[in-house]
Amino acid sequence: MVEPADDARRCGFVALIGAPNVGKSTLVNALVGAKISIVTPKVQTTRALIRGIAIEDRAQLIFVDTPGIFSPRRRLDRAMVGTAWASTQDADIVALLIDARKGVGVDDERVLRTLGDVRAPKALVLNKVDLANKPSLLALTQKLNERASFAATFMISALTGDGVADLKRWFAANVPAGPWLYPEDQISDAPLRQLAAEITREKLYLRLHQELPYQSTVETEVWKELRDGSVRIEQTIYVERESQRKIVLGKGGQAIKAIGAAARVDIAAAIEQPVHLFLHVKVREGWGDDPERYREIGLEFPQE
Ligand SMILES: Nc1nc2c(ncn2[C@@H]2O[C@H](COP(=O)(O)OP(=O)(O)OP(=O)(O)O)[C@@H](O)[C@H]2O)c(=O)[nH]1
Ligand SMILES: [Mg+2]
Repeated sequence: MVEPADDARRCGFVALIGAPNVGKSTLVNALVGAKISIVTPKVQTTRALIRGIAIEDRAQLIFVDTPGIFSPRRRLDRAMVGTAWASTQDADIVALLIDARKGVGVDDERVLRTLGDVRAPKALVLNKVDLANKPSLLALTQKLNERASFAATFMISALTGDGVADLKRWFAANVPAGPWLYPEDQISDAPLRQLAAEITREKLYLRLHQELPYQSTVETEVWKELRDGSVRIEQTIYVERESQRKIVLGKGGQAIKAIGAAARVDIAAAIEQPVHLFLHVKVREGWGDDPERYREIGLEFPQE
């Protein structure tokens, strides 16, 4: 490929914001063409800013996946929602995602109220059109365009990929001229140990269904390259109570075994190396109020 002359290049940050579960992480993965952000059927999956990088024509696009915006109660919620809004301040384009099947709910309303303060050009992205009926899409588009000023509206399915290429071209045409910020082949700025911890958290969420996911966090503690080209990874799953630790372990250690097996496969695929994964489960009461845990997640620690 002949690289475009420097003065023809464009580069910019595109923040994807919206209520929990609207498909922001699925879309970032689709735009980048690789899994860099975890996806689950549960709300509040993404906790910190995850940057995915893609090239489109002469533009380098840095997509910022953000935690869903909702009414925060706990300290961790406040940190997540705060970081989502902070992403809009550095963005060249802000894309608001709406679940096209569900329409405008209370969380979307909350986002719309604050969206007026966002200076960057905004795009409206109706996602999950594979689940929605066509007439309702037009009504939804009209309703939302009355609520905020959007430079463009897109109807997509992040899951099937429908409309994603068009959206990506529009982003590329609308980010500012400027040099690329990352090497051409880089698709994420997250360290591998963080990606590995996120993958394990995804498997934990997928395996355990009740309240538990929101009271757990995963950290990579050991990352040791072995001589045979494989990696030894040790991670700790922190929970808040002994009863939760028992749930994560499961009867005879079955749950943790299954979580570990699923995570190992995905981590190995992501880093393209064989992986030996060891999971520990520790009770850390009140980890949701421990500044060190926030640093590991990549969040500011809210004072209250
Ligand atoms: N049918 C359908 N499902 C989708 C689409 N996009 C995302 N999903 C599903 O919606 C669920 C939530 O997707 P995520 O990408 O985790 O949503 P999110 O907005 O990142 O959620 P939070 O991180 O919790 O804020 C998952 O089960 C996805 O598979 C889509 O276009 N169509
Ligand atoms: Mg997400």
